[in-house]
This record gives sequence, structure tokens and C-alpha cells, in this order.
Amino acid sequence: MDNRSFQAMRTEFVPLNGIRRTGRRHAAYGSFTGSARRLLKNAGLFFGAILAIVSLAACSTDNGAALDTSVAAPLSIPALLDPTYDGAGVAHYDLKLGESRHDYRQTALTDTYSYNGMSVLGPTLRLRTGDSVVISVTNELDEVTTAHWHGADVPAEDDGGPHSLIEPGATWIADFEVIQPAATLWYHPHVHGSTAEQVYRGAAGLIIIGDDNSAAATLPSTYGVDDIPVIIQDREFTEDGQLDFAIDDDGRGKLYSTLTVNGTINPFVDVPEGLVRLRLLNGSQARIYNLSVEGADMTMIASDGGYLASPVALRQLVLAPGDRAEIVVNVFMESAALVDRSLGRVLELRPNGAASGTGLLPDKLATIERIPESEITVDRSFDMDEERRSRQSGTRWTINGAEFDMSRIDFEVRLGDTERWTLTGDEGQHVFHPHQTQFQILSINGEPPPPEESGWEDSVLVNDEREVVIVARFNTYAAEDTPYMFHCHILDHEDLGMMGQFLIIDE
Ligand SMILES: [Cu+2]
Repeated sequence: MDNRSFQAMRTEFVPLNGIRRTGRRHAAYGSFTGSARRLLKNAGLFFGAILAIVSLAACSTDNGAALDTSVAAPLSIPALLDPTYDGAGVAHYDLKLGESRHDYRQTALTDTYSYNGMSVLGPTLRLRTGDSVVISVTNELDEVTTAHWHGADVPAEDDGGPHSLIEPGATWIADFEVIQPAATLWYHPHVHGSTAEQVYRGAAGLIIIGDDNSAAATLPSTYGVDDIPVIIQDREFTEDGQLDFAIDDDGRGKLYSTLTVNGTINPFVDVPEGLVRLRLLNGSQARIYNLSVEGADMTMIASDGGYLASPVALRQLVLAPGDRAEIVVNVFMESAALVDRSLGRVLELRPNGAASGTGLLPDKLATIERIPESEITVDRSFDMDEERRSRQSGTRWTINGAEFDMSRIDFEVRLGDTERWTLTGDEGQHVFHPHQTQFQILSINGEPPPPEESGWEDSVLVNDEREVVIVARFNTYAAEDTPYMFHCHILDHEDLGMMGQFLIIDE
């Protein structure tokens, strides 16, 4: 929509609430819309639609005045990227990471990173279990990057860790089979020292794996309609509307004050009445969210690695950086909202009067065979620690006392082994994330995990009051030349050295 039709729409509205426009256009726009919305609440969908169009129309500004982000805006839904199948049945995907600009409703358009020409973030990759996939990733940035498939069980050379650098202008090909069940994963760069900044600028996207089980399940599954991607990230903006980035090298990682979901500040999404699925990803640098749903019940159906055995009713959900959770919310008549304990509203769900295709959740979602402890052949322990030293030498971010060294292999796993790892940390918050494997939690502080942490996981919160014991099988790929990473997913900590690497040896 051009400026003229935007103005025309404003003119239509002004008599309805009698607000006189003063000051700069966008400052006025905010209060105007807020009042207009209250006034027009009962005026039907027609005006609602016009308001939505006005919000979109206002997005084309770059003239130095911030829009009022206290007015809710329609949630941006990342495009879907479905594969192109070649004659041999191989699924092909193309990703191009480049610079872009996004409208965060700040004083100017914000410089961002994005994939495939989106204004921020990347398209949602839809993968199918059993497919052979080829993903080509082209780096159109001026800096080196990588593409890591977080949570995916793939060969080490296709994993996109810090060893798989993509130089500016170069294309890197990942080539693997999808050997894991339905799940919500994600992709992001993994360059040692600049992972936090590249993700912060917008280089991240969802991966949705589907299989026969997910296709048959009676769950909301229409993407963007009743199956909503929810990428939660915090941001800070400078006065000129640009992203303010920092690494916190002396604490819990950098926390920013403004919540965004899929790049939208203060978002709402229109949803049908009935069950609505939210695919939550904490794509933040360091912030841990404590989520609940107001105005409706929340039921968790999937953790990092896929479906839980059965739906789990929850009041609160802790989502640490890197974590995913799929929840189902029963929206009926009234708006409901996903809220965070610290930052407040994350996403408003507004019923649009249509009926959702799904009314009742199934009792059973998946068969999760517990890995028997009798299968364990190796024990290891990992202690994540911030070591404060003198002011001159700064802080060391370590696992088992060692900072990351790209030339050092920390340990070797034998292909076929099942290992039990004990994870401990200092008084700070850490998120242990090993590549390649989905693990199960055996215990938290010696107790069995609650049902919501009894499925497949690839990231887990650890601190001095939360000792976690996990079990993992390493029976899919050997990695004798290229290591897999394990690290803290607080991205400040990771970039500062809280990372190590392991090989998987086929003996
Ligand atoms: Cu950490």
C-alpha cells in the first residue's frame, strides 16, 4: 500500500474518534490506532481488517519517527520452504544468507541478517523422515558463516559446526538422510566467536520434520493457521533504530529488554477456536523464559526431539536458549496470551470465529522407549564453570576447566556405545547442548525428570542447583575426522569458550 492510500484510510478514521493529529505522523498514529481500536471493537471484522492493513501500510517508513509498539501488530509468519524433489527422489533446499532490513517499528528500518531475502530470520524448512536431503547454503554476507542444524542427527561434516566455514560468496552443501522422528528443530550459524551476533542480527530459522506419525496425529497442523511458529528473541534498539548488540563477558549472558516473536514486537495472531499449536523456539542469546498461558489451558505435546509420550498439562514452561517446545492451547471465545514472567505478553491469540479442525488431543502421541541403564558402557561428567580471575586476565568460560580450542579433541566416543553424562554447573545458568544426539534425562538432582522432560532432548538447563544426568546412544554416525561440538547454548558463554568437541570412532 502506498502513502496516499494510507493517508486516505487515516482520513476515514479520524472523525470516528475525534483525535486531532499533532506532532509527527507516527507518534500520532500510535495513539490514534489505540483509541480507534477501542472504539471500533464492536464494529466488526471489516474495521479490524482495515486496522490490520493500516498497520502494514505504516511499515514502509524510514523517516526518523518510531511507531508505537504498544499497539499490537499482526504476527509475522516465516515463509515455508518445501523441497524440490529431483528424479532420484532427493529433496533439495536452497538457503542464501544475506543482509536485509526489517521493520521493527523503530525510528528507521533496522539492518538485519536473513535467509532467502526475508526481512529477518529465514524460511521454515519442512523435512520428511526418510528423505535424502541436499541443502545448499550460500553466504552473501561480508563475513564467514556456517549453517548448523540444531537437534538434527546428521554426519559431522554436514552438521555445520565451526569447522564447516562458508566464506563470503561461497556455497556449502549439506547432504544427509532424515533419520529421526517428527520434531521442531532449528538452524543457525555456528562460527566460533560470532554465533551470538549472527543469530542476534536475524540468522535463524525453524525446521519442521514430519513423519507418518505426525501426519496421522489428530493435532493442529495447518502452518500459520492453527500451527503457529513462535521464535522468541529479545532485542535492544539504538535511537536510530538499529540493533544494539553486546556480549556479556561477566555474567549470565546479555539480556535485552524488547521481546520479539518472528521479528514482530507485541504481536497478535488470529486463530480459529479450538486447539491451536504453538511451536516455541527460544532463539535468544541468553534469556531464559518462564512461560505461561493466560485465558486458556496449556498442554505440552513435544520437547526438543519430538513428541512426548502423552500430552502434559502445564502451568509454567521454562524455555532456555536453544530449547523448543510444542504446546497446544485451547482458544475459546476470548483472547488468550502467551506470557513471560519477566517481560509480560509474548503473543496474543485472538479467536477469529472460525472453528479449528481439532477438538480433542489424542491420549498417546508417541512411543518413547526409555534407554535402559543396563545398556550404559561409559560414564562422563561435564562441569560448566565461569572462572573469575584477576581484572587483567578476565573471566574464563570453561567445561571441565578447559576453554574451547579448535585444535583439541576433548574425548572420543565409540560408535555403538551408550553413555551416561553427569552435567553440573556453577551458580550461573548454563544450557548443555551436545550435537548429533537426542538424549534422555535420567535424573535431575537425583530425582526422575517430570513428564515434560521425559522425552527426547538436545538442550538442558544446568546450574549449581540443578544437576542433570543424561543418557545418549551414539549408534548412527562415526565422526573420525570432523568433530561434533558440545557447548553451552547461552551464546555469550559459547562464543567466550564454553565449548568442546568430540569424535565418534568406529572400532
Ligand atoms: Cu553457560
